[in-house]
Formats: sequence, C-alpha cells, structure tokens
Amino acid sequence: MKYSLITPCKPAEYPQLLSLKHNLDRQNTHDFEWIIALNGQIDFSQPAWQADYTIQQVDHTPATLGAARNAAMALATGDWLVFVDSDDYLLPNALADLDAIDRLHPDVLGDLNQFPTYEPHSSFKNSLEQTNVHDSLPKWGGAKKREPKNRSLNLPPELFDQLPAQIDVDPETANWLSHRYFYIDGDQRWDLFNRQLKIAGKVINRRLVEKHHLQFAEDRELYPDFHFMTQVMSHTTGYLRLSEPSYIRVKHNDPINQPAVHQLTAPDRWQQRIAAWQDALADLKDPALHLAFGTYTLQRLHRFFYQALATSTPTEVDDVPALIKQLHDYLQMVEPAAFKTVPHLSRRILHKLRRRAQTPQTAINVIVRLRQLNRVIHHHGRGVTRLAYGWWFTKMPVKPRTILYESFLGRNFSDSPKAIYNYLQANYPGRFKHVWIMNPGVEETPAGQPNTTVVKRFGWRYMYYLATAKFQVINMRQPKWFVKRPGTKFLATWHGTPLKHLVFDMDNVASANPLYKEIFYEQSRQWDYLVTANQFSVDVFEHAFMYPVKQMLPSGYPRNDILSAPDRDEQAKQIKLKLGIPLDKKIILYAPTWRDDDYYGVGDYKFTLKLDIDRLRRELGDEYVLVLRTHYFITEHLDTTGFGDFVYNESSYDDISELYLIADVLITDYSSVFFDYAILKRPILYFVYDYEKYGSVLRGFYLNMEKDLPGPLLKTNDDVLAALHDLPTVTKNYAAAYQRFSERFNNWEDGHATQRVVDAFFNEDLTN
Ligand code: C2G
Repeated sequence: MKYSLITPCKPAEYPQLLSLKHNLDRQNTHDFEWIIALNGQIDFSQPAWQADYTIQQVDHTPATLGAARNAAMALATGDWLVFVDSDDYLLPNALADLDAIDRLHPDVLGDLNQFPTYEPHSSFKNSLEQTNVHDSLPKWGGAKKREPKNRSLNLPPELFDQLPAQIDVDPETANWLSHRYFYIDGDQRWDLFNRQLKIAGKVINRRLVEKHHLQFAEDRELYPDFHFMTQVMSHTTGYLRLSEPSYIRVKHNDPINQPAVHQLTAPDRWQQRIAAWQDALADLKDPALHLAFGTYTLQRLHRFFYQALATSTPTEVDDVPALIKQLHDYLQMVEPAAFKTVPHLSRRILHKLRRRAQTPQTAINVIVRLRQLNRVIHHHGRGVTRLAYGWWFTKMPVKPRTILYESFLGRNFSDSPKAIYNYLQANYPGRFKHVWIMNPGVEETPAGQPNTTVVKRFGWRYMYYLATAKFQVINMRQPKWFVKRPGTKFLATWHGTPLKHLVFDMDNVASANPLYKEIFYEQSRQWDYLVTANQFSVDVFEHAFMYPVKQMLPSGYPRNDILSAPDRDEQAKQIKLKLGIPLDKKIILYAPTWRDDDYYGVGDYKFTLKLDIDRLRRELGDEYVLVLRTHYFITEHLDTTGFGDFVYNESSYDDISELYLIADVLITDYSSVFFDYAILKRPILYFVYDYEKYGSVLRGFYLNMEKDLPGPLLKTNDDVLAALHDLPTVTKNYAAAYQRFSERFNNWEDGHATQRVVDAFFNEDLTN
C-alpha cells in the first residue's frame, strides 16, 4: 500500500465526508487506504460507501483534532501518510502526480500544494472531477509571489531514473519533472517555512513518524500540530511539492454558522497559541530550524500587535497580564537574531517584553499610539477623520432631533430614505434636522431645502453626524467601524425585494470580501428595524440575514408610494419634460442588474451591453425611446453616442422610481426593479441572455423564474423585439401570472408605506 489518507472528522461534518469520498473515487491511482477518525458510526454497507480501496473508521478520545489524527495514524499501513481534511478536495491527479516521491530518500516532506479557495460552487466542484482542471482554477497570485527567488530547480537525480507510469508525460517536454515538482533542501527550505507548517495536504513517510514517535498534541483544542510539524521538519532533509496545486483547501466564508477552527471565538487563543509555540520550540535542536520557527512566531506577533491592538476592532484577549507574562517567558526562548526580522516598532515592544515581564503595558500603549499615527499617515485624510470619529465624536452627546440619511452609498438622493425625508418635511416641518450623506459631484441633492445639511461621505462632518445623530436611515449598510451608541436608532430600509440569493443563502462570494458574511451579520445586529415590502421578504430576510422577524416592519416600501400617488400621471409628464423626452413618445426602460463575474476588481463592476440598441432603434424608433439605466455598482459609463435621440442614458439619474413612472414597458433581468415596477401593472420583459449561468453558477434565485414572473423570459434580441412588437399579446398571456404576482408581492403597497414606517420608527419622537 502506497498511501494512507488521514482524515479527522467531527460528527457534524459527516455529510462533507461523502463528498470527499466521491472525490477520492476519482483519483487516478487507487493505491491507497483511507482512515477516517470519527466518533460515530459509518454504515459501510451503504452503496455510497462502496469503494475499491480500503476505508476504515476509528474512534478517539479525547475528542480533539490531535487525538483524531493520532488514532488514524496508529492504524495506517501505507508507506506515506497523506493528511486530508474532511471538507477539502484532492484533484484527481493529486496522488498519481506524487508518484515519484518514492524515488527520493524517505525523509522528504511531501506537499500536494494547497490551493485555498472559498466554498466552491457547483460548477467548480464538477470541474474537480476532470483530469486537467488547472486551467479552470481561478488565478491565485499569492502562492507564486511568496516563492523565494533562489529556488532550486536542480532536482535530485533519483527523480529522473524512471518516469512514473500513471503520469501522462508530454515527450516534447524534456524537463517535465522540473515543471511538475518543486524541490528544495538544506537551510534554504526554511525560506518556505510558513507553507511547510500547515498539515493539510502534507505527505510524510510513515516509518519516519514511527521511528521518532511523532504525535499530535492531544490535549489542545487549538494548534495541536505545531509540535508535530516542526518535528517532522527537523527529521526531514528535503521538501518536495507538486508545482501545480492539487489540494483544494476550502476556506470558510461563513464564520457565523460554520466557523473554521481558526475562526472559533476563544479569548485565550493567543495563550493557547504561545503555549503550543513553547512546546514546539523547546524540542527543536537544529539551530537553523530553531531560528526559522522563532522568526515565524515573531512575525505572527508583529501582525498581532498591528491587527489586534492597533485597530479599532476589540481585542479577543481575556487576560492581558497573563498573556504578557507568557510572552515574556516565550521570548526568552527565541533566538536573538529572529528579532532583527521584525519591523521596527514591533521589535521594540518585543524587546521590552523579553526583558521585563511586569511593565510592558506602557510600552504596548506607546506602540499602539505610534501605530495609530502611522495609520493616519498612510491613510491620509480618511484615517484622520476616522480616528476623530472613534476618539472624539463618539464621545460627544447624541443629538436627539438629528436624522442622518444615506441612499446607495451616497451615490444619489433617492429610494426609501428620500421618501421618508420628504414625508417628514411635509408633515413634521421644523421638527428635525436632516443630514444627507452625498458623494462629491452628485448633481441632484436636497441642499438648500429647509433644515437640511448635505455632508460629504467620509468627510469631517460626516464623521461628526455619524457619531452624534440619534436617527440613521440607510438603505444599504453602515461602515464596518460604525459604533452603535446607546440611545440611537437605526432604520435599515434595504433596497429591494430579494430575488437573488443573499448573504447566508449564498454559497460563494468570490467577488466580495472573504469575511462578507461575518461583517454583514455584525452590521445587521446594529439595525433596530428593517423595512420589508412584503411577507415574502420577511421570510427570506429571516434566513438570508438571520435577522429577527420581530424587528422587521411589515410596511411596504416607502420608495414605492409615489407609484400609487393620485397625481402620478401629472408627475410623469413633468419628469418627461425635465428629461427632454418628447411627450408623444412611448418609453422602454432597460434596467439590468450587475453580474458577480463581470468586474474589474473587488466592488468595481462593469457591464457588457447585450441588448441590440441599433436594431431596437431601427424597428421601434418611430414610436419609442429607450431609457437605459445601469445598476449603481457599474462604474463605467456606457457609450451610447451614435444612437441619436433614441437613447437616454439615465444611469446617474437620482431616483429610478421616477423612471418607472414614465416607462410604458420595462426590460430587466435579475434585478429586483420589477417587483416595484409591477405596482404600475405595466408590461415587463426579462432579457436573460445568460440565464443558465446566472441562475446556477453565479447566484441562484428565491423565485421560480419560469413560473412566478409576471412576464416572459427572453434569451435573444429576436425574442425581445418580437415581444415589443406585440405587447398586447404579452399582456394577455401573462394576465393571470401578473395577478398572482401582484397578490404575492405587492399587496402591502397602497401608497401609505412611508407613513407606517415613520410612525413605527420615530414613534414618540414625533410628538415629544
Ligand atoms: N437599481 C437601479 N437601477 C438598476 C438596477 C437596480 O436603480 N439598473 C436599484 C433599484 O432600486 C433596485 C435596487 O437598485 O431595487 C437593487 O438592485 P438589484 O438589481 O435588485 O440588485 P442588488 O443591488 O444586488 O440588490 O434585496 C435586494 C436585491 O436582491 C439585492
């Protein structure tokens, strides 16, 4: 038997085991056994567990990760131990590609080469079953960049003796092995120290483990493997890694519901970590490795000082004096040379801690202040205003009559915050001071209206009002560092009935911040109320945001009151005049949403126009004009010159509700705009040219798009034009569906939502 795969598994992770099993079945070589350390029963008689390799299960006490791995290792009979965690994947060629490891001396540390990724979505999982998937892996720059410059390409000659049978070798490539493997030995290999320390994906000779009686720490909940891995490193003489990643490590992006070990809250995490370092360092005899480990730990401490102490995030340390004492003890053990590798300010604090166990609290304080200053210098103005927010403005008294409004991140004066503002101005004049957050350059703002101030997002006055206004009315999310002060009230109006899966219902958030789910969760805990447009939204928000139903206002959307206003036709006429659209022309509104995969960088999305505007103009230009409205995430300005007076690009028009009012027909795709537009009972067409991809790969929907929509799904320009040429037929065919849709989504929208929201949220503040 060549390999023993070692997989620790908590009972709750059992379902993931089956998916790993499916994945192992597809390995190009089956010369392995699989040992699962799981406290629980696996029913091996089930068809899902049939395999042409041996699978064993083993119990372990205590129920720690270290004990699990030890128990599995004790049963192993393979030449090489391969550490595979239960929620990770191996590419089909992983073990076969490793074949040549045998031809090296046994004391080599093998590495399948980790590729870290976020919970892979279904198409990615499917691609794991194909033999050559490297091309389909998203590009991961980090691993390559960390490679040391002086990497050894001189592979040991043993590797070249004979080509491994399973590997499909390209005969044209004479030096294929040096493409397939990365090998490094001598002290040089400590340049890659950090990579070698992670156990997942590592391949270790079983006899080496037995000879040196290597074991994982069993009594540690966290960090059971420092000692084990450093011992493995000290007994091996070379490091062999597959050049291409073959071990797919799934990073968890839902720290709230499925935290990874490192995401578990443990206020004594640092104590535990340092204790594990102490154990590891105490047993390291090799001076170069000793120095490498010391250096690694000091770098971690540097990051700790920087991240945990110098940011506004509260530190997760319960017993600071004990930690300081422990650090003092630990730092005595570290090679003095390691200190030289740490940046200046952290080095000072580390030296202080090393010398004295009693007084370093002041040293820490000094460093924290210096670091904050450093941040200010690096972040320019924004850093200063944010510091003023945290240190100064949040200590000032709360202003009991001030309301701060923000719509779409300050990009426009619109949406439910605008409706609430207008309502308060009309019905409670002079009662409140209104502060609107607006980005510079926005044309339409409420500046100049009574009792109204407009402040620049992230500017000084913004920080001041963010800290002191009693009321916040915001349609997206507040900043991460926002402090919810006692006595203040936060109204989240949100900005659409959910169609696409949101937050906790999303599998993969590739284009967003990895901590998106956690950040969203923390932010939404600061909301006192969440406005909802229909019962459907209430149900979805409960799981998608994990938000309590009792804090949701079942009101309808304030932004939609205008669509039921008695004078809406007159308003529509005024809007047309304002936009310069001839009154005798009918209007098609095209309002698509954004695409998760169509972006320049994080949060910077583009849009590729697939609607054939030229054809629309040729065939419909006499009767219609087209109003084009891209989503607020789209940063580029689509060029529509050349279409004469047929196209009105209103992408930066402040309020889309006003565009609904003038539109005779709406073309959209997966945007929530149609929920609102449907209040007008006018025809809706869905131009969904990327329907399969969007629904299954990028997002997934809450609605059954084929059954629930009040209009047709159209995949080509031909379909769109045919529908536009015969709208009465569309209306007739979708009359029943439209009726059902309106009852389900719009029966709260009676034109009085704003009043309900204002009464519920401001309550006694309206009269006291
Ligand atoms: N919007 C707009 N113009 C567009 C698209 C959207 O002005 N071309 C505005 C509308 O007010 C819409 C809101 O932005 O209701 C949200 O847009 P969506 O396309 O639905 O997408 P998203 O911003 O991802 O919102 O729960 C709400 C949505 O599911 C998420």
